[in-house]
Amino acid sequence: MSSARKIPSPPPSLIEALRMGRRVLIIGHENPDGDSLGSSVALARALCQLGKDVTLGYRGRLYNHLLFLLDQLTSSLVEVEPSDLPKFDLMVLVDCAHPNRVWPGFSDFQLLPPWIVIDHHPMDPPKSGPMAIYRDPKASSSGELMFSVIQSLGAVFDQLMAEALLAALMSDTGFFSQANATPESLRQASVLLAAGARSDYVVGRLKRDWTQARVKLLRLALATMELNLSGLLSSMLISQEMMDEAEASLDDMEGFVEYPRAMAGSEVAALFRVDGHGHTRVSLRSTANYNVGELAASFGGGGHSQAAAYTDPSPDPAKARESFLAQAHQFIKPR
Ligand SMILES: [Mn+2]
Repeated sequence: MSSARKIPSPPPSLIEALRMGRRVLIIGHENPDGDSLGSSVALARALCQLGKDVTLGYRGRLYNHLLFLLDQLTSSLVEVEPSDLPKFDLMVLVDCAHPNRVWPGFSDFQLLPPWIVIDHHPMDPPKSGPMAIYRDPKASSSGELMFSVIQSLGAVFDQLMAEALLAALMSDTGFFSQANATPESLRQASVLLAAGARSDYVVGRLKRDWTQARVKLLRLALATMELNLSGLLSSMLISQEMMDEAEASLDDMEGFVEYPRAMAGSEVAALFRVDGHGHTRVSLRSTANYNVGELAASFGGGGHSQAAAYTDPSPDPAKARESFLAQAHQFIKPR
């Protein structure tokens, strides 16, 4: 049973920092997902409403299915290098707590303007860190925290802000289908719909709009579906050969981990796929019975208890699946 728990309010120091900032950079983790980008867009619009000079920064890839969030953006959109950072007087990190989640290997803390964190990952920010932190690993999404930040700022939800936040909530709760979809996240969704968010439009942009390449890639990927570990693990592969045959891009496999996840009896689902850098990216999902955050951490990755990921150095997803199975049998067993 989910609790009717309310998330704590943002710390006054964080709201104060946002009120004082003039040239504000908002940036999410590398290759921002729907939660990271949706929350960032909503905050960007709220701060524009308050008259700030806002830059929406990003690092890495902007996924096709999220580009609708950037329609009618009133702030500038920039791929930010660390050397750009001194231009700002406030940086807001969204959906991550450490600058090295934006710029891998980042260590030049001298470059950072004063910065704050809005995040729901379990990872701690660096010690020499942010001015203020609003972090709650129990929140479904950074969007859920951003909702409170925007309300505390006294900004008014317009349709585009509401749709950006709804996209954030939907992305991280699997369209309110997962255990982290609480009465609070649904209450927020209700407020967002009342503010004009069109849920049919947001769902359509996030999960429909399939390319022919995506259909072809899925057909090939489904043929690799396997059940292992007494059926507790279901997994699927996407190799470079499959990508070539389908003429697919990395965007075309977005969300494919849902297919192994749908297998009856499966408690842990895994997608082993090429990552575009010659390695294999492994996405893990689990039921509440297994903590894949810990499992991913044992392979050098991380994430949440029911959704996590890591990178295997092998270019061959089938090899990565073998390495995973060699260790995971100790972790994924009948209980
Ligand atoms: Mn998130």
